[in-house]
Order: sequence, then C-alpha cells, then structure tokens
Amino acid sequence: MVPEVSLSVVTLRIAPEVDAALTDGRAVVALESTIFSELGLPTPSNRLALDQCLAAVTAGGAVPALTAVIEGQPTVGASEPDLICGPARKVAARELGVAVGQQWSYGATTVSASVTLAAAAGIEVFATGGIGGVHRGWSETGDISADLEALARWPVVTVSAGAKVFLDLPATLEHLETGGVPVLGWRCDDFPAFHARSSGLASPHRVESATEVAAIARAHWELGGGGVLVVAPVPESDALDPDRIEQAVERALLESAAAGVTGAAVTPAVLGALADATEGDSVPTNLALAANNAGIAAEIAVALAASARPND
Ligand code: PSU
Ligand code: MN
Repeated sequence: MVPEVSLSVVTLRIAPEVDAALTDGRAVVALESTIFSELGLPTPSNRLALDQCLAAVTAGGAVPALTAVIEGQPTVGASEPDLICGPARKVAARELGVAVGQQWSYGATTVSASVTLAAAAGIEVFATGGIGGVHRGWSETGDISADLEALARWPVVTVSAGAKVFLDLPATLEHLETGGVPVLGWRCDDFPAFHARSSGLASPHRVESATEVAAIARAHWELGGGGVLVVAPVPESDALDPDRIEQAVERALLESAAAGVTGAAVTPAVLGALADATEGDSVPTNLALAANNAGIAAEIAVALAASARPND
C-alpha cells in the first residue's frame, strides 16, 4: 500500500485503489473489521461474511475500504483477509492511539474506531452489522458503547440493521437523539432489531432512496452535523422470529453475566452465547444483514459521489 497520509506522528495507510477513488471523487464504503475477526462471527462464517460484504460493495458500484490497525498502522483498505479473520485485539475509538503507540500486530476496529478512520481518510459512508449502544442494565454498569459517541462526532453515514438486539433499544434511540444523530429507516417505519425486522419502536424518519439519504447527509454536514445513521431491516427471508430471539437474548445475557464477563468482552461474549441459544441460527442472519447493509451503503456512496460539488 503506497499512499500515506501523515497525521503528525500517525501515518494512515490507505490502499491505492481507495486513494484513487477518493481522489477521483468516486464512491467508497468503509467496513469495520471486528465483525470479521474472531471477536465477531464464528469461523468460517466470518470469512464468508467478509467476502460477501466486499462483493456487495463492489456490486453496488463502490470501492470497499476495510479498516483495521495492522502492525501498528491504522489502515483503510486492508487486503489481508487471513489476518482480518483471525485472532485480534478489539480496537474501539479509545484504543486507536494505544494500538498505534504499542504497535499492535492486529487490532480489529469496532464501529467507533472505524468511523474515526473513515473520517480521517475522507470516506463518507460506512457499513456494519449492528451498532453498539446502551446496554440493558446500563444504569448499574454504565455500559454504553463508544459507537454512539463516535457516530455523533464524525460526519459519516453509517448503515446498520439497527442496534444489537441484546441492548436497551429505547435508551439507545434516546442517546442517538441526544447526540444529534438523524436515524433514517431504510424503506421501513420501525427501528429494526438486528436479527428481527422490527423492534416494535418507531424509527424517527423514513427514507425511500439513496438520493434522499445523500440530500439529508449533505444538508446535515453543511449545518455542522456529525454522523447520520441509516437503519435497514434484515431481508425477510433471513429474519428470525422476534419472540424466539428475545428468549435467546435473555438466556445469552444470563450466561455471560454468570461467567462474570464485563467491559469490552461483553458484546463478543453475548454474540457467542446468542449463537448457541439459537442453535447457530443467529449466524447466517448476522451475515445476511451485514451483506445487505454493505450493498445499501454502496448505493448511498454512489449517490453522495454524484451529489458532491466539483470543488469539494
Ligand atoms: N455488528 C455485528 N457484529 C459485531 C459488531 C457489530 O454484526 O461483532 C461489533 C462492532 O464492531 C461494534 C461492536 O462496534 O460490536 C460493539 O462493541 P461494544 O458493545 O463493546 O461497544
Ligand atoms: Mn461496552
């Protein structure tokens, strides 16, 4: 990877094809790496998910830019799939400096670290599975994902299937409102619940097209806003039944609490327990929603590239 953007002591490694697309004003979609690492989907579904997300972005007419910290270098457009799908240390926004300073061999970026790197590289669209948010029982544990703070801060459109189903979804929506993050339901009225198409909560706004998202994002940014969250329900054929998922979530949460899991380990542990509690059925659903989001993100990136002013 050649082009290097200097951020004082930090060098951002940008893949040549990503750099060329950005220079030409073509569509680019950033992807996170945690979901594809051993902290995210189980092997070998993680590799399948990576391949399908990359393919969905390309098929949608955009250039994928996988983010990670590799050999201590923040990377945008990683092309090392074996490394990406292997064992990793979790890098949220607060770990970016640590991973660089301590030269971590592979730091898998969460949503919060990925949107930070996307913004640093000038990428306007990012796709994930489901964002982190306010955890159930947060008033006791204080566990609120750094994703929410980063979404509010950086001017990037994030596409997700809502927030992860085991979270406190009403509180997560409230937090997004406090952060000034517009939440746009992609051709849907309800806030999706990750594996299920609806959480039963209303999405604050509904959009029908990528052009509409691009118009909203441009206006939001011109007025000094940060992130925009587009929420897309998992495709019907891959969705799980909400009651079944809720029962599995309750089991998964009890299991991880009994195991004494806290902090950054909670989300990977609960996702694993959820896969067990659904006899593995949550995994193909997670994969399908991630690929679906990547395709929608590509459409939005194409619309944003078309709406950029020539001197931007
Ligand atoms: N979406 C998925 N699987 C995942 C994640 C998202 O389908 O594993 C990851 C993302 O990287 C997200 C992180 O940022 O989980 C949230 O972790 P926490 O709750 O610790 O902030
Ligand atoms: Mn947390």
